[in-house]
Amino acid sequence: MISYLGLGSNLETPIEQLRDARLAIAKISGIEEIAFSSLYRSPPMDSRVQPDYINAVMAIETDLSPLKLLAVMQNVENEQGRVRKERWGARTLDIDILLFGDEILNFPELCVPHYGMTERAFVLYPLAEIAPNLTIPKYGKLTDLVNRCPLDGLERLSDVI
Ligand code: A4P
Ligand code: MG
Repeated sequence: MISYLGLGSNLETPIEQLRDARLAIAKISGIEEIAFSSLYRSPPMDSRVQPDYINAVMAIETDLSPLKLLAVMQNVENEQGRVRKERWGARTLDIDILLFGDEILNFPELCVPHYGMTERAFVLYPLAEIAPNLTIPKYGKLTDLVNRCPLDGLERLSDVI
């Protein structure tokens, strides 16, 4: 199954957090990296004072189940020192499962497509970079979503990880 992961960090050298996460994910048995987007910088979604985020999207091929994939991603988050204090609070690493093939999943602990992805520039633009022809279950063509989504200060970085 092809799955798309959204990675984000705004604490403790975010670019290194994303680099470490990419390496850790690619090493997990049952997961193979297919593509990794450019890095993007954007201001935090809400008005709370916290540093800018660095985001990227990773495409993987996996034979893990969706819930197993969630568990291993939470493990990667925890390994990189994620402390959950407040929802939407600053974090060293956040990994969201954006898509899992064309499946629609509504487990208590896992909803796919990820609920916020269709309106977030920092998800849609990197995703479109690596999968321009994608159709999002329930929401339609990725290009249409991108065209409707303002950049909101999103900036593509030239850093390569
Ligand atoms: N969960 C349900 N569905 C999923 C899924 N598809 N992928 C559950 C991953 N997790 C999923 O997540 C809370 C619970 O969601 C998990 O236990 C899991 O069972 P969390 O990562 O512990 O908490 P969170 O990330 O603080 O909450 P949430 O609602 O996931 O926040 P978001 O939506 O991830 O937003 N601004 C910019 N510019 N860039 C960002 O990346 N990120 C956030 C966090 C806020 N502002 C941002 C950014
Ligand atoms: Mg999250």
